[in-house]
Amino acid sequence: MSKALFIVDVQNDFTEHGALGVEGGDAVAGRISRFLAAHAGEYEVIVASRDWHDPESDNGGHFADAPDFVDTWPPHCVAGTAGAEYDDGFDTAAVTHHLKKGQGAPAYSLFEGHADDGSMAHDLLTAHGILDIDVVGLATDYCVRASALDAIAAGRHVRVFTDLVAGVHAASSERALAEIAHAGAVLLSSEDAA
Ligand code: VGL
Ligand code: ZN
Repeated sequence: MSKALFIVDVQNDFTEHGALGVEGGDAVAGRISRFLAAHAGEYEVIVASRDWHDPESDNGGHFADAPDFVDTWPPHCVAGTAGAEYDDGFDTAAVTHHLKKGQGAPAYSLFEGHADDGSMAHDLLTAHGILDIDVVGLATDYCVRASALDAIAAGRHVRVFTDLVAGVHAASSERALAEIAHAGAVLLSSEDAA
């Protein structure tokens, strides 16, 4: 059995004091680092994505001066800025593949990201014979949701660790987790990960 861990958008702008900080983001970054210290060896690949938007562009209507925090957002994760870097509390040493997404257009799913060599998540899953994917990161109701649904659509067995995610809004995060579970993923605490 080959497993992948997908770590979605654990970046400074999505944690407390970031341009689009989610409540509990820093705590999630720290918990993901501790989870990796204990479990990294169980994964064939550990893929981390970063939202990586163009400067001086509205990125296909993704940025707005009066954002609605549903379809439009304040500027965040602009390529080359500190806000786009991985959160300081996220120890990336065990990450095997780094993907960037959202250049010039919204891209919520890790599956839309590219590595520097151009490869994408689907390529990695095929190349490494990945059958199982665990998903963690930020934000539950946006990029975690889209990434988990795409992982299920890719025909893999998907789990989301509910203690290793945090969302923009409480209500839409609850809805997103329900939707992900309904689509076929298992929701559980990372402490119960076998
Ligand atoms: C995200 C809003 C805008 C995310 C990205 O990573 O969940 N949310 N861009
Ligand atoms: Zn974005």
